[in-house]
Amino acid sequence: MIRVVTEPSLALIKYWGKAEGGVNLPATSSIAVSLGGLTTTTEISSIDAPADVFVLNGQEQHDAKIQGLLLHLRTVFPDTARLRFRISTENSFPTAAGIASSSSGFAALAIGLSRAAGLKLGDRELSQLARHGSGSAARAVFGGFTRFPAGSSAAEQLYPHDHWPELRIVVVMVHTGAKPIGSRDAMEHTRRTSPYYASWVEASRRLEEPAAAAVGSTDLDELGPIMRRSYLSMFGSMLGADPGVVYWLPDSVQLIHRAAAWRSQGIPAWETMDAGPQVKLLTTAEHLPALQERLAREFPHLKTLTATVGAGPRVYGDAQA
Ligand code: 2P0
Repeated sequence: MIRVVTEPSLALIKYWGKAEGGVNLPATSSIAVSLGGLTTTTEISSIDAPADVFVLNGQEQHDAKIQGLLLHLRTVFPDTARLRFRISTENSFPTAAGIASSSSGFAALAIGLSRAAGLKLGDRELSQLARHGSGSAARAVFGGFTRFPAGSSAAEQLYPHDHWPELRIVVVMVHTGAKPIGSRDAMEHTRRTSPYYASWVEASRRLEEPAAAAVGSTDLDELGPIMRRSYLSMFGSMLGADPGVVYWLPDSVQLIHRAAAWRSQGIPAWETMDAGPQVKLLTTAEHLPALQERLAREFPHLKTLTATVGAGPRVYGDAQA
């Protein structure tokens, strides 16, 4: 049995929309950080059974995205076609709520399946395999800071986790139920129907290099405004879709305003959001207590999770065990 522990990949510059010519090829370049301390644990064993078995958080499920990844694996590596797998996954954080569970989930799956099948894949091949499950998973096979260039078949690591040890990411859980529309459908709906989609892709292009430079120089006050432009432009494209996609809830909007107020008081608190109502605040270890104090005082009804920059996937066991 193979056990793989991965971390979600939080995009600082967002992937939202697919390019033509392949499965889950991104239309926009994304830059992301691995959320250390939040984990997906996936156990995979080869079984003697007619079909694969998938168990998520203790419940057996059918999942078309997982079937897609398995089909791709069996097509590209024909020796694996005769194998059947039992896959069991647990998240330490809410699933399908906009905390990038598909990134860590499919990264774990790609790594675990390749090991369980006895394949020896390099980082680039693993990233490509994970991408067939979910675009953001191509980044989550690496720790630290990653880049997934527009149109590329694989992501790459920009910097390892110890590049920016002071960085902290506070995930504020605004609402942890499953979201109204999944990110895959929402991004395709945006691409097809939003008059702002082309502008979003164009605007995103101008954010990639400045964001990579700000991560390189570990300058949060430089990175923060660029991150804000990325997520706000992404939501602009969603709001313009027909019908518009609205993930935000009242607390999401209130947090955006309060983060601006906290910044004006000298606390770096730079927010980003994904396909869900949760708000993620980037700050530093030095300012974390002040930020947590304000969150507890002004949003006592909301739970938070605090992450460091994650070191990336860990693998235990081997296919023979
Ligand atoms: C990201 N998100 O860059 C962006 C920002 C959500 C908002 O990647 O269709 O589940 O499986 O490739 O990776 C969520 O989309 O979509 C996502 P698919 P995925 O993290």
